Amino acid sequence: MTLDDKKRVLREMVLHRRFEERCYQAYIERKIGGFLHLYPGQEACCNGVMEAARPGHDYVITGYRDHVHAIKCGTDPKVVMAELYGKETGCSKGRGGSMHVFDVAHRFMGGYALVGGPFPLAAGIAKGIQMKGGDEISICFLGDAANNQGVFHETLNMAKVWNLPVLFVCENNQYGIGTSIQRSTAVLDQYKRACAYNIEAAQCDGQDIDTVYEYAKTAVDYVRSGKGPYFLELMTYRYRGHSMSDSRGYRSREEEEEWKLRDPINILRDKLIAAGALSMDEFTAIEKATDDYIENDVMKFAEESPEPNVADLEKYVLA
Ligand SMILES: Cc1ncc(C[n+]2csc(CCOP(=O)(O)OP(=O)(O)O)c2C)c(N)n1
Repeated sequence: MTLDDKKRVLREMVLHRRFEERCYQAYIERKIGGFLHLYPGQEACCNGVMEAARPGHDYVITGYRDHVHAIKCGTDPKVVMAELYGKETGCSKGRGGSMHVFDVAHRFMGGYALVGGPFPLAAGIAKGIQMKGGDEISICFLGDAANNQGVFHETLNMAKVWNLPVLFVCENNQYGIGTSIQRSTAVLDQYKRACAYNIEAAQCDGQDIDTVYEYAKTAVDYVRSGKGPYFLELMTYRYRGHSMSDSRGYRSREEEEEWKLRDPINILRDKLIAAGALSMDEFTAIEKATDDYIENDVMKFAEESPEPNVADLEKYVLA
């Protein structure tokens, strides 16, 4: 990544962080209902991987912590927020909400509520690419706890047997709701589990975007060149609870503070300042412009958009 790329990504990461924090506020104000899972702390994961891939061109699928992945693929933040508000202008017409953001035009193949559900879907997308002979890859972002689902094993097995162009990205934030990985998972290093299926794998720091990018580049190039599936594990942390009803009683405030010392946005910001490519004033201005955009464009759009019409209740319902 050039310094210009890094500055753009820093602006994007600030947008992703502020968007998520604004969702939190809107939820407290009861503007957003249902479930809400937020991403602050993990921004370098999605951004680092997608910078090494091709947003809007490669296929992306993930779990319910999905807003940032959609925005990174090119979905307009306004239509993501409208979706969270349950409005007709949302990317799933307000029928899906936070856990079901979907935007096929930008090849964001959706967020899914069922833990592990996206694994076989990602492999299916990869099979489709393989059959059509395209140069896209299928990227599946999921948390560490998802790897304890049976579909993880079934999917990795077939992905290798069929040599599918699929990249599995494990965002290892070390908790499955309130359960520490130490208490739920026999093999703590998730990338080691991929060797059971003879799949190439690596683990790296998920807080420093340069590191994520470097590892992701190797992984993406490997998959795109036709060598088959790859499993990349990113070590990260979510600042907020699992969802809005989680008061984080299962972990210490000291642990949280320790992780915040390695905040992905601050790491990138400080590197750009050290390189003379950014000043602190400029960074503050980026934050301010981002907040203005979110308030004046994103929130305004969601607030002013129409509710779905009751007469259309069954429209878009497939089952
Ligand atoms: C099949 C299934 N089982 C259980 C749940 C309940 N559940 C929701 S989130 C979650 C933990 C998932 O943690 P992880 O995969 O590590 O993702 P993270 O939330 O850390 O991003 C569980 C068990 C579910 N949604 N689906």
